[in-house]
Amino acid sequence: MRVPDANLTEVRQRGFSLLEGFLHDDELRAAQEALWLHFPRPERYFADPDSYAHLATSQFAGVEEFPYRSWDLNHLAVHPDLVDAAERYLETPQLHLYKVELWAKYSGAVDYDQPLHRDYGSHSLVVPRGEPRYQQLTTFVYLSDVTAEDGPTRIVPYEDGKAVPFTPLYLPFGELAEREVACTGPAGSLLLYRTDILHRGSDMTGTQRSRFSLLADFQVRGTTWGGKMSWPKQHPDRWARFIPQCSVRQRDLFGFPRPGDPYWTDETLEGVAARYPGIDLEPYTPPG
Ligand SMILES: O=C(O)CCC(=O)C(=O)O
Repeated sequence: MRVPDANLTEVRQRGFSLLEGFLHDDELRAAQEALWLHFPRPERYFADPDSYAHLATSQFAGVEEFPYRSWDLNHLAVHPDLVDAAERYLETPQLHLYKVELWAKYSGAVDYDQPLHRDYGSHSLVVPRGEPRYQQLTTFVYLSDVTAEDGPTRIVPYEDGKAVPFTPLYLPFGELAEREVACTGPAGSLLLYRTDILHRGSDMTGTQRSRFSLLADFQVRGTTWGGKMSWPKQHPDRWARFIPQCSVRQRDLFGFPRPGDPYWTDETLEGVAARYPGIDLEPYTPPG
């Protein structure tokens, strides 16, 4: 679904917005099925949590970094409606998709409660600045229903948190608790929020509950002080499948050399074709 202007206005004014029905039913179902290529189905997990002890080692043990084993998950990070929303919010098509994570949480695995914090602390070397060029837009695509019992993200609206200094990064547990809004919503929802907004992960309070989400974060290309991961770092085999599936626009989000970039020569075209079987390099081929 195209993200309505009203949601982007809400992000500008309130710091966050939740849009239900962002994913079509078929996209959601396909992405949910692909989750089991990475994580245990809830019924398997809860039948024998001890077999998945690695998921109990930290709050972040259920985080898988991009890319994934299926286009049904990968395409969510470069979803045209998500990219369109980021372009409109950041007021430029010059985007850098700087983080993608897939996060599974299972009740009882670990305490998922966090103190209030702002994400710039792990997404930027400096502090937030309000103009669009300096903003970072973080997003959660809900792949399971998030009720009050499923550890919803809890957010302090901008007006209620703006007087809190950027440093220190973490607030004592319980501070501003009465201002927190629990971002509950059905599977397929999109949560958007800014990296200068106080928020926190909360514990899963229901029994045998699980929460799955895909997180994709955008900033303006060239803001070199921001970021969270280096794309070439891991999974060359997954990139080999993913890159040919992308459009030129989608590759551009990762900083892939653009058509017309002097990087493209006969030699590099040949090498990139060998690295990414099936890729259409016609758009990158210099004329003549
Ligand atoms: O998982 C969540 O709901 C929020 C997590 C979070 O804020 C964080 O890890 O920085």
